[in-house]
Amino acid sequence: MAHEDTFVMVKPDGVRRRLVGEVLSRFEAKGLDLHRLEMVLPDRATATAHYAEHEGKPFYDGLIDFIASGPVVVMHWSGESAVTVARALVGATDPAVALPGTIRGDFGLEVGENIVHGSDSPASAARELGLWFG
Ligand code: DAT
Ligand code: MG
Repeated sequence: MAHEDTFVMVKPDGVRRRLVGEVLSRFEAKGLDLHRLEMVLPDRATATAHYAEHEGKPFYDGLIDFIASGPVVVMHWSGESAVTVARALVGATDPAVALPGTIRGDFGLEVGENIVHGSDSPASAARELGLWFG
């Protein structure tokens, strides 16, 4: 167990659906510490860098279009095992199978619009925090 930093983003669908407060409350209630929060309209360069690991996959172009389709809310959280804890709060990638009690499980149904992103490792968190917060 270790103190970690992680990157979380409310995606354009989550902002459009007014779920920013809901996402924030869940992370705060869990006990993680919020360090930075900003609403930004992602440019395509940032969106493609963020999802570089998925380049070439069938859903990649649609994913970039989606992330650049409207404002997102980017956040820096920290705490004990923050990367794992954030992923647990977010839930499985496909909201149709994400467990109830998770954000995706409670509010989503389609993998292409799954409301929120959470870094998948401390290394990804460091890369994504640098990318979005400079
Ligand atoms: P996660 O966001 O849970 O880390 P991921 O890194 O595997 O999931 O994929 C990144 C995003 O790409 C995911 O949040 C939604 C989209 N995505 C993944 N698999 C997909 C698929 N089969 N069809 C459409 N979109 C997909
Ligand atoms: Mg991922």
